[in-house]
Amino acid sequence: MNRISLKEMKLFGHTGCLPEEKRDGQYFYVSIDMFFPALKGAVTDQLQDTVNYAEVYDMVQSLVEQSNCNLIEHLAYEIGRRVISEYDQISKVSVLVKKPGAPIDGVFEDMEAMIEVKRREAVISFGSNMGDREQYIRQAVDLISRQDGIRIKDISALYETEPVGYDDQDYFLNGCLKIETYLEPYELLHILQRIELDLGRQRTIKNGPRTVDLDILLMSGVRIDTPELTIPHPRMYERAFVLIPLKDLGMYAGPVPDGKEVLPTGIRFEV
Ligand code: PH2
Ligand code: MG
Ligand code: MG
Repeated sequence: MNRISLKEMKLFGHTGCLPEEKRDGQYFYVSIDMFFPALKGAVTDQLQDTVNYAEVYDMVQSLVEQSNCNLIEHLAYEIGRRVISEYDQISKVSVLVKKPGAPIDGVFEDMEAMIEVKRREAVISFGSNMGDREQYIRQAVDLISRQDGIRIKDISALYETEPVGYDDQDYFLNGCLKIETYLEPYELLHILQRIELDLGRQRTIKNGPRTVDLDILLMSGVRIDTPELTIPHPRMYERAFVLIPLKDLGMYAGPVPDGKEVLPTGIRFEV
């Protein structure tokens, strides 16, 4: 892929776990590789159509100089996040931070950490069956769209759906959202949980009524199976209220289980 790199920038900073590292500082060598699916500047020969490496240098320099974190991997991560957030054209950035003066009693060339930050597509399902359902969903979508590191790409229509799992509750409004994000899966999860709480979500009955539920269904290239988070969503293929909106997004073409009602409402938000 197209790449622009800055290699072995020698920068002074205070990153380190030991108090004397934070106090005295030391030199770091930082390299970054920025990847571009299409780099307009290569064709037009215009600086405004590319990423100006002089600008990136200044950005990295001030991050290294100002950061007071413990770990070189965290420093690399901060740099990667900052760079990708500044430039839409970048699909992936990898950052290498070397610390040749690491306080270790032994012989070595460098201690180093390499961190990659990349944009991925993800799909979030949303549902509500309490209060003004449409308004809760509208607010959730709006809050998601305002998050740093998340861009909304597409949204399905809204469907009126019969409850699944726990029957003694009202019908849901359900749909799905396609986003692009450079956030890590757990960060995305925590942001969605924060939004659920901000919109009055209370966790009482499992699968029970909720103001708003936001679940990560899919994330490109991601498979996770932990008690806190499973991607792809473990029950998505059993749920018509998920699969039908996914079809709207062109992200599913397989069979849909029947049994529970999923009715079109004709409502679709602008994104
Ligand atoms: N969510 C559940 C359980 N059951 N049923 C419908 N129709 N819609 C939902 O969003 C839903 C459900 C757990 O998240
Ligand atoms: Mg759910
Ligand atoms: Mg949930």
